[in-house]
Amino acid sequence: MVIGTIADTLTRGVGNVTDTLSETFFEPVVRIGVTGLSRAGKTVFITSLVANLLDRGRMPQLAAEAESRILTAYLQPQPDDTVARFDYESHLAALTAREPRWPDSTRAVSELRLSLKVRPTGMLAGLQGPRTVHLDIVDYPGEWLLDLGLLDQSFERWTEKTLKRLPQRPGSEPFLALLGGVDPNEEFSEPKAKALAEAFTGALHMAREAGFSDCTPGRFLLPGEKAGSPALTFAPMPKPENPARRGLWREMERRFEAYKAQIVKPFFRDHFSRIDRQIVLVDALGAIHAGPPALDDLRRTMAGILKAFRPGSNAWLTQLLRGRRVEKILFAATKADHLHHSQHARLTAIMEALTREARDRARFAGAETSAMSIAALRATVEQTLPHNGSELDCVRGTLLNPDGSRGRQAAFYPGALPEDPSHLLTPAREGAEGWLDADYEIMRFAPAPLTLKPGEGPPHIRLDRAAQFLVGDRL
Ligand SMILES: Nc1nc2c(ncn2[C@@H]2O[C@H](COP(=O)(O)OP(=O)(O)OP(=O)(O)O)[C@@H](O)[C@H]2O)c(=O)[nH]1
Ligand SMILES: [Mg+2]
Repeated sequence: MVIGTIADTLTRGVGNVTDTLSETFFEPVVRIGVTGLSRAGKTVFITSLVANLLDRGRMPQLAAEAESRILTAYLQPQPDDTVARFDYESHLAALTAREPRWPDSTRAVSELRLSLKVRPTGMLAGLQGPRTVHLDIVDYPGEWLLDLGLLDQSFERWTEKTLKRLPQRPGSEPFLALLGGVDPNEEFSEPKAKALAEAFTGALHMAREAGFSDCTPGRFLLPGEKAGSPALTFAPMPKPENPARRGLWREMERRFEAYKAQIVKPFFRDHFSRIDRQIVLVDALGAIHAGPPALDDLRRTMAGILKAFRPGSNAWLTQLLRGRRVEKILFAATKADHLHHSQHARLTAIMEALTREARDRARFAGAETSAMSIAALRATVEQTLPHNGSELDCVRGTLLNPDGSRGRQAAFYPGALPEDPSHLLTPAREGAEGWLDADYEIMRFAPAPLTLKPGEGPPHIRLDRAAQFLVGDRL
């Protein structure tokens, strides 16, 4: 088994230099992928998870902690020389400042290694000394998983699909007008390609702002250090009857292929293929608030994202993974502190329904899946207020002004989620424009100032259960 792992690593050509023999043999490494669409809550999740694993006072549902088997936890230099380190200290400093702030948006893959010294359980407890288990936590944008769907599409087919979708979304007019004015066979020029790519990227950003989830190609929204390179400077364009050799269309097609070969494939090969456990964070409340079209788009996008976890859905990926697979996948609805706990089960049911199809398939393929509602960092407290002769279960926190400054304290009722998720998902699927019998509000709360006792991490909701699902069996 161990030999197999080593051979695998070699053939996959990963520059994983410090994955040394001694580690492979004696100190197990669990690679945990943390993904989600932009603003889903990845950075806050990792920061709070790490803080709560270093100071475990609020982690009673993590079995190894409850059994007092975790002796120490410490951060180590992360093992991949070419991947940015997850900037834990800066993000934590933002969240725990005297006037706490949410961390800045992040744009690329990053990674952190947390090592735990654990006493073994059961029969081995008396025979063996403590073991070290390394948790390599990898943060990457969910948008990049969606790009898997591009691999088996030609430029022509992708253009067709994209141009069909664009007019149904706000903000695509400038791009469509620009595209209408170009002749696909005119001689290629960089300024023209750049203008088209910029207008197309603008349309993707507007769609994202309006709550749409599937805004591929993923790197257009999150270009990272590749911004401005030819592989990121193209746009959909209908195929002319006889594509000219030096024409605009031909070069756009070539760049689309370069995007697949040099941007999409390396991500799957170098990062995705090595993940053991995965958490997919979903801002389901945000999509519900944005309305039925956004919720249905989220459902379809989840199916797209989860294709990456379905062996067999893509021939190239199947060959790359060669039987290796993600062992556990957790789907977590984030920001559950926007709801009173009496509504958490309903949010979880919506999360389950949203990922239903994909979860069934993943389970079939041998991965264990679960759905949960969590808040990585609790920004509210619960409060029950009298209202029209009855009682209303609210949450209370400091509102965040649109300019990012801290507003006033307010109690807030987000609306009652239905017990049956289909009451939301069905109208969304059928193209409803607004919610019929309910109004869902979401406020943005500022993080609350923290006074932590020694040994306590930041307050959260079910972060310990999430950790138990993801790695409990390896500790
Ligand atoms: N109330 C509350 N809000 C949260 C929580 N987690 C995230 N948020 C909100 O969601 C926003 C995005 O969180 P991030 O962790 O930065 O999300 P991300 O997925 O890393 O976003 P990108 O880096 O832009 O892709 C934050 O600025 C907060 O406003 C939470 O546990 N509770
Ligand atoms: Mg982030």
